[in-house]
Formats: sequence, C-alpha cells, structure tokens
Amino acid sequence: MTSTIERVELRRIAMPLVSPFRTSFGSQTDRDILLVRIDLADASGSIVEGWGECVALSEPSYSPEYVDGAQHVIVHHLLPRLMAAGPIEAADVAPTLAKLHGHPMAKAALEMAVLDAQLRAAGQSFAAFLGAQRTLIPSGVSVGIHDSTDELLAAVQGYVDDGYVRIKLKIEPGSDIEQVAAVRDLIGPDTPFQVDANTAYRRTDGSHLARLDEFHLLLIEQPLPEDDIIGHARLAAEVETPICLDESLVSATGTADAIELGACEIANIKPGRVGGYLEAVRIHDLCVAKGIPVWCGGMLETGIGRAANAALAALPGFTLPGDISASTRFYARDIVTDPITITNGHVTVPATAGLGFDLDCDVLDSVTTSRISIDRRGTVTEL
Ligand code: NPQ
Ligand code: MG
Repeated sequence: MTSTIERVELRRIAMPLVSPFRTSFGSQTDRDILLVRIDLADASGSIVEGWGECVALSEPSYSPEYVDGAQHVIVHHLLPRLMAAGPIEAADVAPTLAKLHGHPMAKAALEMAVLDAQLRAAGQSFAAFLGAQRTLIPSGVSVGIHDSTDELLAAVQGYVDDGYVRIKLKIEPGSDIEQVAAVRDLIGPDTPFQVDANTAYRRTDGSHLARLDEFHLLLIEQPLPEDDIIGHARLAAEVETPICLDESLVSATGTADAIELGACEIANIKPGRVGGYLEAVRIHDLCVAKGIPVWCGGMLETGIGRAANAALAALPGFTLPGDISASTRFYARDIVTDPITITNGHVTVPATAGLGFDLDCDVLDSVTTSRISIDRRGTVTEL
C-alpha cells in the first residue's frame, strides 16, 4: 500500500558521548545527529508518523557526507523529488531518488522514516517484514584508539565485564601490533577479536599487516583507502587474516565486484553507507549467495538506528557479531523509551510495530538543537 507524504520534520540533536571515541580519522566527544520525521497519510486520510536517523558525521571524515550537507540535500533536492512522486512506499524511495547521485546516508534516512511509518501503519515489526527469525543477536563492541596501552586494557576489560562477545579494536600505524598483542593477551585466545583501520594503511603495508596473523583475528577491517579495491585484493592474498571492507562498499553491485576481485572476504554492512536498509538486504542476500560472511556495522546511532540494525542483523547471513552494542556504550541517556541493552552478551531483536522503538519525547526535546518543518508545497518553517 502506498501513502502520501503530508509533512516532514528535520530535527538536529546533540548527544554527548560517555567518553571520547578516537579512530584513525580523528577523535569525537559529541555526536551531532539529524533525525527525520515523515507524516504519511493513507487513502482514507489517517496519518501515521515515522522516524529515520541520518548517520552522517559532523565532518566528511568517514565518508564524503556530513550532517549539514545531508540536511541541505534533503531539503533542497531529495524531498522535492520525493514529494512530487505521489503516493509511495519504502521500496519506492531509492528508485525515486536514483537520478540524484551520491548522498546515500541522506537517502537512507528518508527511506527509513517511510519504512517506520509504513510498518507502524501495518502493525508489523521490521524483523517480521525482513523475514528474520532470530530473537537474540550477539553483541560486539568497538573500542577506540588509546595513547596508553594500560588505559586501553582497562577499557577492554570493562567491555568484557559488560558481557560483549566480540572485541573490535580501532588501529592505526604506530602502536598497532603492540596493542593488538596486549589485548589478545588480556582477553585470551578464545574471545573473538578483530581490528578496524578506517583506511589508515597503504598498499606497501602488506608485510606489516601480516604480523597480525599470529593473533588469530576474525578479520582486518578496511585497511586501505576506500577506492583501492585491487590493493585490498593483493592484501587478501598476502595476509592470512580475512580482509573485510567497510568504507569501500557503497552498493550491491560494487560489493559483487569487490567479492569477484578477491578484495572482500567478509563484508561490514551499514545501511546508511549503502543508501538504506533495502539495499543492505540486497548486499546480505548477495553475500549469502557468494559464501561471504557479513556483520552489521555501527555509526554510534541513537535507539532509532540501533533498533533497526538489530532487526537487520537477525537475518541468517549475519553470521558474525555486529557493532550493535548497548546504547550506554556511547550515550548516558538515549532518546527512546526502551534503549538497546545487552544481556549475556546478546541484544533482543525488537518486536514492536515499526522499526522497533518509541521516542522519549522529553529526552528528545532536551537534546534538540534545531527543528524545521517542510510542508507539501516545500515551504520550510523553523519550529
Ligand atoms: C566504523 N564505527 O566501523 C565506524 C566508524 C565511526 C562503531 O567503529 C563519531 C566518531 C562517530 C567516530 C561513527 C564504529 C563515528 C565515528 C562511526 C566512527 O568504521
Ligand atoms: Mg569500520
């Protein structure tokens, strides 16, 4: 069933992180997030609201998108086209916007809001919509770069105590080998352990990265720049530890090519990076067909994105633990009434109608930094 977009609200929120999060591209203490609310009207005129979360960071440091740019392209390019398209459902969003190049995170946020509204109207959970059978998924944690190995080990021990079943360590050239060795020593040989370089290495670093093989890591995530597919293929031949792509994978067709070239032995799937949850499912299906293990990445989402990610990660091809940690890993207070928690190392897949969250309006209002409304004629009003 298709519905008409009646009104859109864009809301910016400022979420302080419980501790600074450092990656090879920089350190962050706050998360500036763009939320999208879309009011859909069905044929009888009854209105249901849906929410989406844009995962773009404040700077174009992880990918070319950034949150101010995402808001601009939504207001001035994406929404005018989407609203002109007439009655739609979630599956129509990406095709309707396909002639506008790039901006996957902005597009994904719109598709997500339509999907949430559509599922709420149908009384269906996202997991049921996807055909996901699992009710629990294993929870991994991403640990930032620390200058001091002692501080790093204290942080890792804290996450092990919290019950996380898999540790991911952010790395960059410098103390990488030494810190991986120290963490492996701390957690023992049987705890699943992987690293993420966020593009910090070069093609010539093959023999250096092969030194990680002795620590029996699950994978090395995105060691090289995002456009260096052949470099990753060469590295995959040179290093025993499987090479996993994150930043390089922006579509199903590109993922198929990377797999064929031998550059992608494992895939990190992030719905925002690939233009939405529906494209993420296509990448999942393709990887299952090719025998490539997948796992769900994370972008420090609020309870909105975290709920949707948990449902996606319940699909059968997600055979490795994802970066879907408890909300408290990053935020003291989430904007939803039922934040994602971890019990015995697992997250419960949401079962309520929609993407699987309900907003805590008081908390949401308390972190809101700006709000605009866009009506059917495209008129923008500051709220
Ligand atoms: C990754 N995420 O897999 C990303 C990178 C990322 C959980 O490791 C603020 C600061 C927000 C750094 C969002 C994880 C961020 C950030 C995502 C890094 O590569
Ligand atoms: Mg990554």
